[in-house]
Amino acid sequence: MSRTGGRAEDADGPAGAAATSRPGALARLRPPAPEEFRSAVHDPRVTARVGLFLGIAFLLVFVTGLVSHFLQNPLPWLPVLTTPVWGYRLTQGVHVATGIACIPLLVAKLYTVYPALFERPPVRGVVHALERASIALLVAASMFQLLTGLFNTFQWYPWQFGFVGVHYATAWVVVGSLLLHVGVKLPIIVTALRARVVDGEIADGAPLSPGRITDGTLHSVPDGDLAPVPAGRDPEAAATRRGFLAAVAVTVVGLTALTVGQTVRPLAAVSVLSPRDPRVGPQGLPINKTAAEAHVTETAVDPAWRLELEGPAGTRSLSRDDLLAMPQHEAVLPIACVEGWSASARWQGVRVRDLVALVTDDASSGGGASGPATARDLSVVSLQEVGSYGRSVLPAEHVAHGDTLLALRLEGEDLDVDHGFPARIIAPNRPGVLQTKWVARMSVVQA
Ligand SMILES: Nc1nc2c(c(=O)[nH]1)N[C@H]1C(S)=C(S)[C@@H](COP(=O)(O)O)O[C@H]1N2
Ligand SMILES: [Mo]
Repeated sequence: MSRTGGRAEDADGPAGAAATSRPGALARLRPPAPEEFRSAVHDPRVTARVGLFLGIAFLLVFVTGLVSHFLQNPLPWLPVLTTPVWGYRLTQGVHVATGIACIPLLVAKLYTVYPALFERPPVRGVVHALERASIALLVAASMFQLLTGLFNTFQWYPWQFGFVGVHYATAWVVVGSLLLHVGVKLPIIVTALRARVVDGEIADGAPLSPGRITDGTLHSVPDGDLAPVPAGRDPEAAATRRGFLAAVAVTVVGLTALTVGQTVRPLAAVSVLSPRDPRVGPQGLPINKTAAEAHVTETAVDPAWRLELEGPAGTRSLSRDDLLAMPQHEAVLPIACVEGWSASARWQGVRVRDLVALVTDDASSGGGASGPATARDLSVVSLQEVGSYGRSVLPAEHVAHGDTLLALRLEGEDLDVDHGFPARIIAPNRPGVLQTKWVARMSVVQA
């Protein structure tokens, strides 16, 4: 059929669309309104349920993150706990596993609410503008935190900033904006959680004011429009909501199962997505940084190696044979890496407190002029000169603990050079990053 030059028909073509301003064409160009998103999943009852789990997960990640932070940066008034010995293994395992689980939860949560992006007018005043800004901050900070955290577990740092400091600071931004968000949304959260997901009914006695139910779907309404519309029954919408929540749950559980084996041995075989297999490595233990990467392959095996000890009562220089001639102690302790993998092992070596006693005058008297050997921090320096993990401080609590070792042997053999030969620190409930390998010098920190 030939069109005979009628301009109206031609207007559907690309050139014509630009040239005319018919209402239909314009309507297709404007952004959608929140009500135009028809999925039953865009519903405060779904948002609130996903949000509840996400909130609990964020709380867990935050608290375990604080534990890690204060183990690595002790406060003068906060005691460093040395028990349970597997404490950090648990808290950091939970930190990383929960952080990973937050990713699908956050995506699901954002999916349920994203029609609100198209809210009109975009701002209804100063308070509303501030509230929207705080949500933007929360979303941006959360995404940044979860993604950089995930990259960190893969030891992939496609950025210039120092991860640890930024991760810690951003955690406070997330928590602050989250508290504000929950506070602002509390009325709709309460209503939504008390309403049933399945059939669109609000449970008896629930306040209806912050939401409105139409077509079996609960909508939040702008302030002032508080009249509830009677709940309609919509089995299909209810099934969609239930199915969505089930899919989110399956995703979270599945993702966790596929990654948590890096710290839970029985799941190691199915942990195809975790960056580390805790069973693979010399002497059955993974390695984070090899001797070659730390540039210590020669110094670590040099027979001239001596442990230099410094304390208030003098200095000592001990060969590996000297150390092996001292009383040996055995301890089963995990390496628990900040990146989430952990593995337990049997270590043998000299108690750190016995070494400290050699350079403190209370070795025999039980407390000389400079006080008990175990009352002060110990600075530990590695042969490693490059990188940031070449030194650490053993807090006094760890120095005093009988299982804190300068380990010489692992699983009944000499330490592998990648595990820190000739000697390394291993202490209970201590972040892996502080279990300094290839120790060269230890000095009592003078008060
Ligand atoms: N000198 C030194 N010690 C170090 C490190 C390092 O890079 N250099 N890495 C630490 C980290 S991050 C971890 S998790 C443990 C790993 O110990 P492993 O390689 O014996 O398993 O060693 C710690 N000790
Ligand atoms: Mo680590």
